Amino acid sequence: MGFLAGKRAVIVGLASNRSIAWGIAQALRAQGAELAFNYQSEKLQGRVEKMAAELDSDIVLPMDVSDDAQIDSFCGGIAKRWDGFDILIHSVAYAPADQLEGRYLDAVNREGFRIAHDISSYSFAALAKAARPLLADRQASLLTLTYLGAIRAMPSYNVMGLAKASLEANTRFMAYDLGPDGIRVNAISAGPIRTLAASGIKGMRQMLEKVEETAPLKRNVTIEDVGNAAAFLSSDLAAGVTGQVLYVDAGYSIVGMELG
Ligand code: 0WE
Repeated sequence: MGFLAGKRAVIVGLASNRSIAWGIAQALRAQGAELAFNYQSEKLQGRVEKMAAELDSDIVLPMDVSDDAQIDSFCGGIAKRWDGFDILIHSVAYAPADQLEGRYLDAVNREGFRIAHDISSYSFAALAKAARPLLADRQASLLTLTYLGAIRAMPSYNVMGLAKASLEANTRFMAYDLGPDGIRVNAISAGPIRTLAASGIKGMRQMLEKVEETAPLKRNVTIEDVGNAAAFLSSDLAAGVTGQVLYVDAGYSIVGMELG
């Protein structure tokens, strides 16, 4: 019996077999959780249904998190299958591509700022707000994915860094708000991983090489590394942990200086 036996998990943001959401789904399933998924667009429906089936799930419902009506109908669809659920995984981020290249002040604009914050931060609160009745009275756990750019300046990440800073504050305010209801809220700050979302990003290879040479573990992290940490945080093993950002980054973020 895994340590998530009897738990029901909703995973938002599965797009391909390289998604962090896929690493998390596999780890949660390996520990015995039952799973449900969303797909963002019809283009992704078939692929998500196939991956869900591999993990014994037939709960795959449409939801674009930029639309409140779709968030509500997604939660309604979950409620038709389950009387509630225990785990919510938010693995969603987006900024328009023109935001993620060049100098910060050259790239940033009002629309890029709005979209990045809406999709990458607000959607976490919006989901929790809509799912709240389904999460009541079951010691539920909510988890989101963040990145070092929330707390450190760096090239090209630009307005996504601000959106992740907002997401981390969101994690704390949600933890503070939902704590009295027995609901925990945490984030994992993952090191860079070559996902579909990351495939269009210039300089990704250089970043992965930099992590390999700098991080104490001398390697990059995998979606399996992130999945296993997510399984822990989503479980009763982490019953005393809320409002935290757990770094799953091979130690990269703790290094102050390197020589030679
Ligand atoms: O949070 C992210 C990236 C999320 C992301 C990716 C895309 C690519 C396609 C958000 N929006 C978009 N929009 C698109 O049109 N990461 C942590 C991965 C990442 O992205 C970077 C990074 C790293 C690391 C962008 C620039 C610099 C570093």
